[in-house]
Amino acid sequence: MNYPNDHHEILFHRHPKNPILTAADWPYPANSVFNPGATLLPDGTTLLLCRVEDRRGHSHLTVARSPNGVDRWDIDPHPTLEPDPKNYPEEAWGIEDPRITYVPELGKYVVAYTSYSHGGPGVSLALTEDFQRFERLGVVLPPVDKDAALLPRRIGGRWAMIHRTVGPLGAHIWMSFSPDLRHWGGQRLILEARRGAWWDAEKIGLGPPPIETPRGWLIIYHGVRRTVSGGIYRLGLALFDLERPERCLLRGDAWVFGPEAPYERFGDVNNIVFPCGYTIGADGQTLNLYYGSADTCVALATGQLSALLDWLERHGRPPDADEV
Ligand code: BMA
Repeated sequence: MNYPNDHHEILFHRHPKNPILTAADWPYPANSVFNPGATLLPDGTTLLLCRVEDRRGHSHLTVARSPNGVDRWDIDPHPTLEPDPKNYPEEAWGIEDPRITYVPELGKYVVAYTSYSHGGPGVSLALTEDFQRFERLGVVLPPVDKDAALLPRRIGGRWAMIHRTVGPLGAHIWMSFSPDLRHWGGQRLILEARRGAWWDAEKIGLGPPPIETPRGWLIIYHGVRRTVSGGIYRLGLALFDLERPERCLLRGDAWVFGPEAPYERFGDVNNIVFPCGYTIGADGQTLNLYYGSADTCVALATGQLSALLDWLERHGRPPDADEV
């Protein structure tokens, strides 16, 4: 029997300069800066597409670039991608939580983000080559849906996207498929929130885009446990089949990263770690995980891909319908 205490290995290390970006760094007034998408540009620059919340409570997205992914951030002087409710009414209350996927077949980045409509949050897509001009595809999954990221290549001829749908029986992770990025179908429920006392009992959602490894798609997901003093957002690991990405091979029981540092414990929303992006170091092993802390600022934690996969192989197991 594996007791959760056996799982207590430190898989992620917080950067000593955390939080690495805050509203005080911003070139224009902002309430909070958090939940950034991330990508490594061909010249080695780290690009974060940050969610910036203004004092109305509405969010937009702004690019910050750094040569080392830690400091010396060059932040766009104005919002990079703003809600456009005139043409896209689903963006009425802002756009949030971008996940960036570089798609070699298109030579473009696909940004999946939450569009906050009067009907609730949905999933929208936008394409870009340079993070200056964006081609919006509009809302592709209606409310209540969010926490979406595209897989970087077609599988069996179809694009695949992971997302989190809220239904009458809970907030679980789904996968949808598309021939053209515009029309989505073939939905499959791929990972369920657990129930009762579990750390991921209330709801779960994808963190950053899935990470392709020789052993499968590695998924970092957030799980929420509701308590009398609010929810606690922590991170768990799961592995999915490379060629049948709707098939979960392994899921860990214990969470692997949770709010501990003061900037994760206290902020606009206490007890939140919420990653939407990562970069991989030049060694092909180091995972730089960028996350929003307490819905207030941006932090960085690093881990080793092989350590995450080894942990899952030792402590994960195929999901069992009776266990959730
Ligand atoms: C989720 C999203 C995130 C946020 C988190 C914690 O539902 O809205 O943007 O960071 O809640 O408040």
